Amino acid sequence: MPRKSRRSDRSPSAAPSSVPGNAGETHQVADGRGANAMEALTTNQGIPVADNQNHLKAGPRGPALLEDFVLREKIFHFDHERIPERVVHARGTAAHGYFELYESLSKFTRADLFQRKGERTPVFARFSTVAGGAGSVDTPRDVRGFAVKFYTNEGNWDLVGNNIPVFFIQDPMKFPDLVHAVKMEADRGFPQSSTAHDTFWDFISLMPESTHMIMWAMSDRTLPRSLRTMEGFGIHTFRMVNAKGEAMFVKFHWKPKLGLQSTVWDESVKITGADQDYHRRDLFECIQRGDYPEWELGLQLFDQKFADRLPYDILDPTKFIPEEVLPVRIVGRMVLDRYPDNFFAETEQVAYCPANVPPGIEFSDDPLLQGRLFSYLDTQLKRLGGPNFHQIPINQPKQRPFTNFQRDGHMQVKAFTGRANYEPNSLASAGEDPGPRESPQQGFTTFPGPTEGVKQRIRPESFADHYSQARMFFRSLHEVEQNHAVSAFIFELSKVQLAHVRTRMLANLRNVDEAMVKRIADGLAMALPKASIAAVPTQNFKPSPAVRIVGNMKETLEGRAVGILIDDGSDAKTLASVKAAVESAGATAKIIAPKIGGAKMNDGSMQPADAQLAGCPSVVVDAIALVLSAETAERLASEAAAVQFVMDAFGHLKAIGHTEGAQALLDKAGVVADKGVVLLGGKSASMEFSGAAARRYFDREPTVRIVP
Ligand code: HDE
Repeated sequence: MPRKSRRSDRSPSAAPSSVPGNAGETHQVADGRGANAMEALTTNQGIPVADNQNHLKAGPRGPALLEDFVLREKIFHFDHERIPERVVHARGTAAHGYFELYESLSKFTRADLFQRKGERTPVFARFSTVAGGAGSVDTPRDVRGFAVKFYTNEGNWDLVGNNIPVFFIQDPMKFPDLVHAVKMEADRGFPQSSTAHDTFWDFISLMPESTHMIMWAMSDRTLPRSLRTMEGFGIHTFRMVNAKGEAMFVKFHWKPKLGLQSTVWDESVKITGADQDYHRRDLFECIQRGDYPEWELGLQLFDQKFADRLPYDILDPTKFIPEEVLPVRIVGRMVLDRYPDNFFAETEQVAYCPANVPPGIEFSDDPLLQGRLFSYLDTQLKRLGGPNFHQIPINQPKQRPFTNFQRDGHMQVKAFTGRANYEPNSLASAGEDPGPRESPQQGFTTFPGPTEGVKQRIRPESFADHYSQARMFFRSLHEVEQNHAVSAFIFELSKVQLAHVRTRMLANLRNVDEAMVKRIADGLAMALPKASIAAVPTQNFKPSPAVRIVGNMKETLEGRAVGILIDDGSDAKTLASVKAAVESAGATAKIIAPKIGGAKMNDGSMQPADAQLAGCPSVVVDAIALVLSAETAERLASEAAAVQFVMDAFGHLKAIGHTEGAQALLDKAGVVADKGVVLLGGKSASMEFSGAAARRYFDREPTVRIVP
């Protein structure tokens, strides 16, 4: 019988017996009796190990003996535990789940996963930041990777996208430069995971094609509240090809069920201090609770004629097609319902590659996509150490096991039987297994055309408009988001020490929006330089409100958390009613107290806390309730953690519920009553608070920070 690997599956009585060693060290041993009997620990060669606490020495104090193969093997393996982190997107978290199709798409594609309504395909999705290393933090201002591996009946399909629908560059030749510029500066080794530094803005200011993406990057899109509240995009134009060989262009979209939501900058900075693992913890916890993250898959399908009418080139990855111009057709949903058993084996070793497509999904000539098609295999070879990385369980095409004549190589784990490692062969005539053969019917075929032109290193003229969509994006934003983007530019450019870089960036931004750039220049106390020369005249496209976050945020407590601050003497009934109200609205109620053991309520009961105040600032929840007596509120008014708890919630535009007794703390924190500040006491007040907690109070913003 295989041994169960999950701790929780073991009965508590199976604890190993413990024997003290010569110097009192703990030896947990396998040789117990009955329920206490455990499997013996072995080396990787299967040799049972007698002592896992002490290495072999000449005498009790050494020296160490070279013949100690147990120690040698253990340390050797440990020394090789790390593999190279991803050059970009190093920090990530992932989950298993499924994709479910809402309607058959056979009219558009022959891809098997899109044929049968209701059919589920297993998936593994990994979310990442781009710039920081694997040990960096979850919440810098950064683009997020959004990569999904679909284990289809026709092999793996990897949709390797981002949370922004456009990219920084048009040609793969510039990718290493972009990544070098954004990552920590080469001489000093910092900053880690931040775009706010000289080399990034130096490069960007010299790359007008990056302007559109930089507008998105400076918007609240790069400060997602949770991975569950961000969109995903395939970015490039792909093709779908049906069984008749007819092709349509397609752009892929992921829409989060919880709607879009971001944090405000100050909040995001403080979250980084409070919980460096904010996003991965959220993903882990919501899956453990059974509150499964969900996104809908949407398609923008169009033909060449439609593409020809657009004022930009659909092969240019710095452009997107607004939903108002071409609606997104929702075709299915992705549900993530299982966190990986092991971070390294799955999240770290998963190898995505945009070239992994099943028959019926194909590439377009987007030059950046074409560059990506050969890059990722190289990366896998380096990171995973050999050409057999597809045999690592997370990368195996689970629904359609591979069968071909590729053999051997580093870490080959498959013992192929028979002699057929080539074809054509006639081994079947001798009664031997002849192996697989090509299949014109099932196999991947490439949509033939059209192709044109001569060999040349040149950028298409149709890619020359670098500012019109950047302008359209900024003008589409809600006023609050525009303010945030202006502040973001001021913050980032203030970190740029090379004055000429700031000037050049302002010169570029003059082509985007004059009013915006004036505000940025004012925030930097810099004069406006002459506008840089745009390659082609900038156009005024119709705004696309679909790009806003504010309008697309759902007023719901589902997937959100409410922090309830209590202390000795808090009213037990109010606490129970607030907790019930927010939980019935779908939120997680987090009880926070100055001491982790909890607080003694006014009815004499002891209420345990989920978190201690100093370790749980209000930045990690979406709204707060202060269930405090007047006496404790007065006391907490001289505790910085409590004052900051309230001040931050107010400053980050969150709802605040409070008992009358909490007034002293509210006053100390400078809270001025508005629609988001709700008096608690009684069931209807709790319901009112739970309604108020489902949104943020953007109208409050001008009262808490100076809008540039
Ligand atoms: Fe990537 N990219 N990329 N990229 N990319 C990698 O592959 C690369 C690009 C994206 O969770 C690497 O396995 C080149 C665009 C995501 O494991 C690497 C070019 C988009 C992930 C690589 C691009 C992406 C990667 C690093 C320009 C959005 C993380 C580790 C031609 C559509 C996937 C690895 C995961 C990862 C190369 C451009 C998204 C180095 C050369 C555009 C989400 O191979």
